[in-house]
Amino acid sequence: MTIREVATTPFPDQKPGTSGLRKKVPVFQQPGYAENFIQSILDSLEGFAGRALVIGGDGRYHNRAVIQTAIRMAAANGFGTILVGRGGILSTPAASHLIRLHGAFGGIILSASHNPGGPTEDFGIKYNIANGGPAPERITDAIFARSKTIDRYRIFDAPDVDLDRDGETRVGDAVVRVIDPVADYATLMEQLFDFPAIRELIGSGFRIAFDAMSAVTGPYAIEILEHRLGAPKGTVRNGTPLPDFGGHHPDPNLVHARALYDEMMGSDAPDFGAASDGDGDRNLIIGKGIFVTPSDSLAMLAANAHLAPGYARGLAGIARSMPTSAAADRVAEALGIPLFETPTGWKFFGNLLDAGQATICGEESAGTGSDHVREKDGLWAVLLWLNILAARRQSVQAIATEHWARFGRNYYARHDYEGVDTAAGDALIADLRGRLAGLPGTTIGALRIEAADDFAYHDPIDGTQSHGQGIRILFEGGSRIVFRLSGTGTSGATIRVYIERYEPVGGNLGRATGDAIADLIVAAETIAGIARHTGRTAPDVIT
Ligand code: G16
Repeated sequence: MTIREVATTPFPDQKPGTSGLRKKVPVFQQPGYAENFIQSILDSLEGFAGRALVIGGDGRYHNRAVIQTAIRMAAANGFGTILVGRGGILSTPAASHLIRLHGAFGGIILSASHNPGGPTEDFGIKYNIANGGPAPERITDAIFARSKTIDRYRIFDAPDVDLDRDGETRVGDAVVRVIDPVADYATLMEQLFDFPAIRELIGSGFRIAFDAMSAVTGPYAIEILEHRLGAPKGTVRNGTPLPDFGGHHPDPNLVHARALYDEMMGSDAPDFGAASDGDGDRNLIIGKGIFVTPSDSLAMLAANAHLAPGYARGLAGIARSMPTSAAADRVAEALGIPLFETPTGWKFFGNLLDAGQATICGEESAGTGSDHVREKDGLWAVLLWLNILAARRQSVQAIATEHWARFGRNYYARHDYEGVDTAAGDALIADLRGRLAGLPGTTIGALRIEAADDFAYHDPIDGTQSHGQGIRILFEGGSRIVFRLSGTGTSGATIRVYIERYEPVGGNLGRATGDAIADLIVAAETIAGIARHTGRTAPDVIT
């Protein structure tokens, strides 16, 4: 086995987005493309000689090939131990847990999350740091800078590691350990939640439908829900991870998990429906006859978390991304704990979690999690819901209704305009930015704009500043519209419009969301001129 120094030239497009570098598979298949990015990661890190690195992915097309490359490169660059999930499989939260459990230096996670997989679909590479969380901007900026000047990468000439058998092999001086991807994660969940109570609930006839979307969560959900909690076989659907996710988008929203939604709205619906995404960090929660928005789910989980043993001591604080609704703010206020508002991207929660300032975090983009790992965690959210349902012995509908009666309701929807011309998307945002100062005090119908800004974040722990994180239009009474460009797409631009209307306690809390926010939808078009800029008159996806 020898180490090769391979001469290379930079690719200009290796800027990590909201969550790592995501591109189409053929882009990653260009000679040297993955190697350049992995070497740029390694060149941006210091002090890892002899340390451990976790490597795993969501099983999508091209996963195994890049895992072999990453193993050879990590070994050639001086890592001492490389931990790989069997089959190349690790859900994103399980990878985060393994980094922490083994005191690893970091991890390389191969995933494009909820984006589709297959020979012409999406792939991604992300680096996580020693706390188990996504690399902060300081590191992703360094990786991008390095990718623009890189001129060589180091790789072992070595045979492929057998990824399908647990055990140890050597690549040069590095020990490569192939490990069970599920066991440690399942044990962690057992420590956080009251498994006997959930088992009893299920034993009493409570029915669960979990859609793993042919993605990475299948083996985790089968082990936890069916084997450890006693749910009947078949509770987990689409439980085998497939390289192309069965041809579907592994995105647990009302569009791509439509069959589950329709079932949950039917007359013989199970008591609880849930789904998770490509890499297992997102969640969808649907009760019998009721979809719980991710923003509401965060608020309801935070309000009830003390019912689970892992959170019985209470929460230190709650953090949410800026576009996430303010429902959690009212829970934080009632609990007398701080609420942190961060930019979009789980990486912004890491410092707050490490400092013990926040215990639970969440995002409108179907992500919820806690300080147990440093990623959002789909199954964790499902299990916390089940723990709460087991403790309260009420339906999801009853819990939601009581929650709104106590805190008021944040009606909420996100409208996505996908595959928009990049220049048109940029122009829309630039145009809005230019008009921000003139908006406060103006009215659109009965809505009066109270404030308008471009969200900036000052990290209270390390003082980092992040600017240009989304345009906020705030109306009197707590309603709000947010405009921003997605940082996770792989073709063109995606414009996200987040629409929220607050209905206080005592108001009309039982409306259809579309009706409750209809005037704000009209206002969004009036303010931003979406049709004028993009030619689109309706969103592609509403969640
Ligand atoms: C990633 C990030 C999330 C973010 C989401 C959407 O999720 O980890 O923090 O909310 O993207 O980002 P954007 O609106 O920029 O597309 P995931 O599940 O794709 O890793």
